[in-house]
Amino acid sequence: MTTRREALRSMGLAAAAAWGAMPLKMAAQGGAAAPSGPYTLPPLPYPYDALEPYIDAQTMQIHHDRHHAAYVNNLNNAVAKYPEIAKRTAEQLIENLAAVPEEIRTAVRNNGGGHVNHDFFWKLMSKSGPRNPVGELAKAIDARFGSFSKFQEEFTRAAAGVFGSGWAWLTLDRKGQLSVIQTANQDSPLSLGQTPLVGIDVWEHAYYLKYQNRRADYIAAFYNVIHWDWVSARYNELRKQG
Ligand code: MN3
Repeated sequence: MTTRREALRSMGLAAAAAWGAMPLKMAAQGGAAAPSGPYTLPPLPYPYDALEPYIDAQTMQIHHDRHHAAYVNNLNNAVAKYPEIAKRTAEQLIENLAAVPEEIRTAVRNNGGGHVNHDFFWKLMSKSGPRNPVGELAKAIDARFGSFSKFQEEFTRAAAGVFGSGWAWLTLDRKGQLSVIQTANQDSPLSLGQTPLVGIDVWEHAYYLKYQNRRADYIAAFYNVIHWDWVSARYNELRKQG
């Protein structure tokens, strides 16, 4: 007859054995509760070829399955020793990097930023819907930039002008002001107190397979895949929240 203590011990061993066997299996399933960490790679919300011919399927596959996955894995590794930190969403970490322990702050900034930026980027893109902003956002862009095409000029200039790897953004700040900004590497507008409305990834991995060194062609093509219905609804929601 096994004692309660022995039973607990053998359960513990069984659990430990299962845990040891789990990471590979969970990774293969993309499991939400993977013991490797609290952050998970969200599935791409459409097939790899959904944005063809503007963004090619192979680029989307590598970009999502390898680059974005690596940011998630590296973020999980960074927070592994900090269970209290790991309870926060990636957005919360990026919004307040000062609250992240210094030892892992750079890793969280780069990989948490990479995770948050790419999660946003996939949702931002679609081939369906209008090719320009609608409703209140259309009015706000006209008021801020003069016209939609003036906004495009400024956004294109910002995206083309990122030196090395980074992003260009249309953001909304807490005062309700729209801005076009650049960030280096995987820095997020959230760290600057701004919320992204549109963002273009101008790291070479985002376009090199199809466009090689022609970043300008990639930026021009990107205007065909901005999901303006989604962006405009997001703007309305943010404005409502004040
Ligand atoms: Mn990228």
